Amino acid sequence: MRYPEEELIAALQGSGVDFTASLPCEKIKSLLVMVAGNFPHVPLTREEEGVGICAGAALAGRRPALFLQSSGIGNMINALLSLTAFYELPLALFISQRGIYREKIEAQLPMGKGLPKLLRGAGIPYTLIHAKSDLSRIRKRLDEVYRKNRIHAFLMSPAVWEGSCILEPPAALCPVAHTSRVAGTARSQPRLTRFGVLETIAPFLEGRAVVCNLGFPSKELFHIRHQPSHFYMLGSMGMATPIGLGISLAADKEVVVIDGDGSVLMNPGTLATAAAFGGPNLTIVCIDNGSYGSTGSQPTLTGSCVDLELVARGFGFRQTAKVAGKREIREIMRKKADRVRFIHALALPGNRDLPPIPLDHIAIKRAVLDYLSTG
Ligand SMILES: Cc1ncc(C[n+]2csc(CCOP(=O)(O)OP(=O)(O)O)c2C)c(N)n1
Repeated sequence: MRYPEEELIAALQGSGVDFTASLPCEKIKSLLVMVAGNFPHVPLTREEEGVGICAGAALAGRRPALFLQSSGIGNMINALLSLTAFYELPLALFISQRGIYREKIEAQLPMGKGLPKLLRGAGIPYTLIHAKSDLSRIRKRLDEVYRKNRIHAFLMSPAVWEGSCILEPPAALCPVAHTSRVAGTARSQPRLTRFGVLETIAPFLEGRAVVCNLGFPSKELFHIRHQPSHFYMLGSMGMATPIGLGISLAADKEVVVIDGDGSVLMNPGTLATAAAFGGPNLTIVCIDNGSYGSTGSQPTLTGSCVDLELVARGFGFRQTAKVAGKREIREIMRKKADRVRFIHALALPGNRDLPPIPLDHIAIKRAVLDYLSTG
């Protein structure tokens, strides 16, 4: 008996797929390892760029397939319609449909459950793959994608992968510290995981509004130290810095954003806005563990070629720092800032296994609203 992943790979091979791209979802982490091992594969920073990359590959005669989570459709619908559909280019979308089967993250429900309606509204045909037995329906549709130059979405329930093989993604590399090398200051390599960085930062969050990145960062921060002034993101990847910027502009409060490398790479333009409009009451701490930690620690490009401190400087931040050890982190958090700051905290990959935050989204919102409305 074949694993479901093997069956899907065989369908892709049978239809002549020869170009793939992906942005991870935890539910398909083993599938993504197999996709990368069997086809030319581009790991993405944002789902939308995958639409462009696959369009380019299709123009060069390839048969592209894109792998993503249902939330990612929200990031790419314009490109899908005004590029792929408009120019009649082929694209197979393999979507990990969240919110429909044993979902633990409520924020996955709006995009996950609403996905079929959204696709219908956009005129994108789809096939539900809700059980392993549905995998046999893929091949025929996939052949049509490339024969008729169409988009087709395969909505894959997490139920499909039950009892599947467990494959680990390649180990993430530690984030690169170009700035330190350029400046000739032999800064240390990461020594703490995200949990260790958060433990070190936590005392400095007292009395501040905090916006914390989705997934493990929020769970870890909640368990290290909870305050009602913490806005824990449960979804909306890439929005930590914009939310924090909005609070800092609208409330007379000190604001700390805890962002991540994968999330900053998904929405880097916001650094320009934050650098231009953020004030001294805003500090962005980007915990760079060189990976999409919350979805299986797939490597991001900060482990090979991107230095996020340099990126922030390029976008206009004048006060930046790169920190790795506890002492450096404490020193920088203690310092009073006179303008908006970007702190690049290098970390080792890895998560602390913790239960979900026992607060629902409305309770989180109310507590933050209350905090921000007091003088
Ligand atoms: C638009 C979108 N695409 C993909 C995901 C799945 N996802 C959730 S968290 C995450 C990784 C975030 O990585 P990073 O910001 O580096 O934080 P880390 O978990 O490593 O601390 C991903 C890919 C998502 N929630 N939304």
